Amino acid sequence: MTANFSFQRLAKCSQTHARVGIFSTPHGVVETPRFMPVGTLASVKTLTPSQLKDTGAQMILSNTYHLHLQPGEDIVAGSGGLHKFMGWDGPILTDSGGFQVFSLSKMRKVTEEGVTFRSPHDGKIIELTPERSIEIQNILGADVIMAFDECPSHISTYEEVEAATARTYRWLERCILSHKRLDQALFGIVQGGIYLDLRSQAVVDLEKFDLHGYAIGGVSVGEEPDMIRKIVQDTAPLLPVNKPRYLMGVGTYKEMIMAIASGMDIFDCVIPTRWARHGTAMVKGERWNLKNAQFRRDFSPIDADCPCYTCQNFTRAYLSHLVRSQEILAYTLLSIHNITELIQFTQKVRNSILNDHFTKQFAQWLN
Ligand code: PRF
Ligand code: ZN
Repeated sequence: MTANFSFQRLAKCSQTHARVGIFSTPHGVVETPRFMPVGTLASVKTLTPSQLKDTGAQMILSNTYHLHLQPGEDIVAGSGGLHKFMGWDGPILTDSGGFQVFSLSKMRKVTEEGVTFRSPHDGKIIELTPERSIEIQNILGADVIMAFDECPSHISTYEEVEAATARTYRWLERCILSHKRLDQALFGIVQGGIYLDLRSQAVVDLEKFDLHGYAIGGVSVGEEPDMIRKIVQDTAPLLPVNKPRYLMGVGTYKEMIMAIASGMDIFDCVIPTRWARHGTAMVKGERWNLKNAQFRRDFSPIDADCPCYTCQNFTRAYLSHLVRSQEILAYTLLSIHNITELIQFTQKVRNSILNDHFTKQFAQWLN
């Protein structure tokens, strides 16, 4: 533990596990609960850092797997680290790469040592191990780095998940030994699939180390929504109360509310930017396809209550026109709106917990 990081719990809901906190990092604070936009390749697609800042983004997520393949961590280091390379001076978190290998590369082999796979760029064999992942993340220089974990598929047997969870623990020990930078916080990841006994054992094991934060991984990987809910509801309350808690790869309204009620603090998801590139606006939990004829002559903003640059300056008719014409500006304006929408949502939830109105104000989402 170092003085570069702290997590303060400012308030707790009287009826659920929901909490409000401030996570301080070397590049600024993260007011939790909060949604984190995804900048996989050192760019939150179609947005400049100043546009991103205006959405209310605090911490953003980037990826070891992608940056290692392209442009390579040496080039990021050459420009002075990830913050300087991408012109983002706020907090950054990098994911460790293992999960991306599992979900993105076809030829892969997992052993106790690590994961080997073929680069989708040039077919070269690449090996990622706990040591390599941490070394690359040390070089990239994000504020928060993630342990290298094995995320079993949701159709794995109990024995397979048990083995992956035990291996994730052994890999965590190796991650801790190779982590060299005190100005970076290492978060551990709870695996265990749909098996709650494996999850609770994983929490007990992880707590043997005084890590800066704890993540729940291996959810929303294909299992039913009810199962996601059950895993998070049963696992989150077991995590240390005085550390930030991150639910990896989950960021829809309903899932975030449920997870916040269970005591989770940070979330990430590609949907606001991915849907923007499909011409979809997110409005109070709904999806609107701006290509629809109903928007062609609709001269109101996407959401009159939204403070974002897009809603303050443009109409649905204009956005519908841009989407139909495949103008690149459409994707920027919709990304600005969608990210603002999710961050505003977590901000409203945060205020409601501070006032202890959470269960009343968000009742419609809580069941
Ligand atoms: N592990 C890591 N990154 C992740 C996940 C995981 O289990 C998930 C699962 N939702 C998303 N991103 N390292
Ligand atoms: Zn908006």
